Amino acid sequence: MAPRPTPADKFSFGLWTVGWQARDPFGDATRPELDAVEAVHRLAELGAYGITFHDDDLIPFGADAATRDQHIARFRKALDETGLVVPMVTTNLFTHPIFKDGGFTSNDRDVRRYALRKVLRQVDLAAELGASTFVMWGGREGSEYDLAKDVRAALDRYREAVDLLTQYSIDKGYGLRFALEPKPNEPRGDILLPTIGHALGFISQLAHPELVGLNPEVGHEQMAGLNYAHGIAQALWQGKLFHLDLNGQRGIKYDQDLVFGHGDLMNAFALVDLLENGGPNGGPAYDGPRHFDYKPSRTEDMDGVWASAAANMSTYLLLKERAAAFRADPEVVEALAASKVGDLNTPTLNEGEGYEEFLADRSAFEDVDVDAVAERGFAFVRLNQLAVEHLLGAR
Ligand code: GLT
Ligand code: MN
Ligand code: MN
Repeated sequence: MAPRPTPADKFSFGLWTVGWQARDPFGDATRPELDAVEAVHRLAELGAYGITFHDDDLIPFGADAATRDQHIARFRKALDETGLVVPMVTTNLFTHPIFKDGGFTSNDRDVRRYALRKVLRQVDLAAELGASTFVMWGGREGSEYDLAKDVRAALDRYREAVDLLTQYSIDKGYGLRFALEPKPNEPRGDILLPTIGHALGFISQLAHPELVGLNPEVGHEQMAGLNYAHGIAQALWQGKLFHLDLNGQRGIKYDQDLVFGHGDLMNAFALVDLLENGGPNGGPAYDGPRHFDYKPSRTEDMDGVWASAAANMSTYLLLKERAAAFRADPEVVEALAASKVGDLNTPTLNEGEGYEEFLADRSAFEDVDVDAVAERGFAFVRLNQLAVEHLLGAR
């Protein structure tokens, strides 16, 4: 039986996920429009705790002030009725044709100024609704033609934008943290800040790096052939995992946005184990929202939309259960020890040892029987098979 989620599990969904009408480059919508108020109620009934949105998901692009206020008021009422929270918001800088060459990094300065104003307005709404994280996915920040984009200038403009936003949040006392979402390509041929690593490098160049972190998405890293669990581990190691987008992807192809676990299930298992059991004392390594950014497949009707939303949460909880059982299994404990997994926590140098003492230690080099050491096996395959057996419910 799949476990039932509760708000304590901190599951959240983008309004654009369950609300996706399944329009793709080759075909029309297969589902009706979903009202934001209904989305709030249905997600709350399913056991989610939060909902996130782009400005344009809630308020139609170009709406006048009165219409805007109406949409926000209806949404707030639904939040109050259900207890759902808004942990994160973001801005749409990709749908309207004005953003065809990007927002912050468009070659057209008028577009850059417009984009930045659009984001500032959404930052105000984020604060108004009590969000603590502001995501920035620069899907149109990029190019198809190398000579058409001065990448160094574009990064200057990207930095200029992020620096203005962090300063604005500081001055207004909003306490927001900004999370960059990497993606290698689609909709642009090449997107700036394509991976977790590129984004971490960019953050080091900012005026307020402490306020800027990451919102890595499973599928986006996997589209680049990268290991998502590894990327998340590095983001955690650098204190930069501000938020995350869970979904599924099967290999290097277009962005599939499948249900979490419907892609690389083994990597999803390692990820959940890391998030839930990877903390310094074996507790959670990440306590933010477990946010799903998936697209209910185009084949699904509205019942299928809600079934797929529930599937994300139950898959996560099943993996969490399996990961706990894996950690509690004495054979796994023994296998982890045989593979010396915990030994990696021991510093390579002795306490107080500098390079002089180290160079004088013959046992570290001159006296090493390299053939004997090279013969030792690590038994990683046995450990991995135990993980497979737990994942398949065989233990
Ligand atoms: C868009 C994208 C997602 C981002 C959203 C935030 S928008 O749907 O595909 O990965 O997280 O801007
Ligand atoms: Mn995606
Ligand atoms: Mn995403």
